[in-house]
Amino acid sequence: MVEDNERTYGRTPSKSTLLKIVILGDGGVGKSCLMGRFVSNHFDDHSFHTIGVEFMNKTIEIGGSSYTLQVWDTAGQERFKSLRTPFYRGSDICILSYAIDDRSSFSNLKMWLNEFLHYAGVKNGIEKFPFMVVGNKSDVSSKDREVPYEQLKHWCEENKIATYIETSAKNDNNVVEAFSMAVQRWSDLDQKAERELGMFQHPDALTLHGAGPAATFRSTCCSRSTEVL
Ligand SMILES: Nc1nc2c(ncn2[C@@H]2O[C@H](COP(=O)(O)OP(=O)(O)O)[C@@H](O)[C@H]2O)c(=O)[nH]1
Ligand SMILES: [Mg+2]
Repeated sequence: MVEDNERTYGRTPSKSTLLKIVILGDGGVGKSCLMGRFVSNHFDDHSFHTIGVEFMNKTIEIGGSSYTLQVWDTAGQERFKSLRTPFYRGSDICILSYAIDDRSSFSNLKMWLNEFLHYAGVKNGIEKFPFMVVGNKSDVSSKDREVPYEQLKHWCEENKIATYIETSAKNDNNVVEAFSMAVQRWSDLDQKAERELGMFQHPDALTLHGAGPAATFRSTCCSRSTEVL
């Protein structure tokens, strides 16, 4: 997480929290369409906008705060079931996606979760990192559905993930809600981590290499950025 006001280069500084969001999941589940729907409210059946695009930014307001979301898309590498480390590095939020009409994409969620935990270096446990599970293509007819909503709920409970939703990038159903819920989860976990850190930072409890009492390290579970306040 970086406070975005340092990046406005000469314009009136507006305080917006920059969050990196990665969308993981099998090829074909609709990751690029979800990003296109969220960032530009656009759905293109034959879209190739993944190619050459690493990320897109969109600023939204949640609970009176401004967030600039840097949404990272893959360039098709997910078809090899593995992404390169820089893709994961510095992620603040991870969206795990599947398509409700594709059971194998649902079965592969665990693989994507494990890959993220490994390469993004999540150390504090799944329940302290903001994951969001998204079952896309909720518009398909019930006869084509292969993953019931109950199974999504059950999988998330089993894997200690608190936030999940079904979406349709095609019909614009729950897409903004999915991103907003993920940011809300980030914010809740960030505040919780700060409270815990505050309890830990009794002046007698923590001294950092001779630094004055005002200098403290801030390294939350979610942003994993370290800065001197
Ligand atoms: N029915 C339906 N099709 C979708 C939806 N989102 C994406 N698709 C289609 O699924 C295919 C793969 O989408 P894409 O975004 O390229 O998937 P990606 O490989 O995960 O990035 C495309 O043909 C899209 O038109 C959706 O919400 N509903
Ligand atoms: Mg794509």
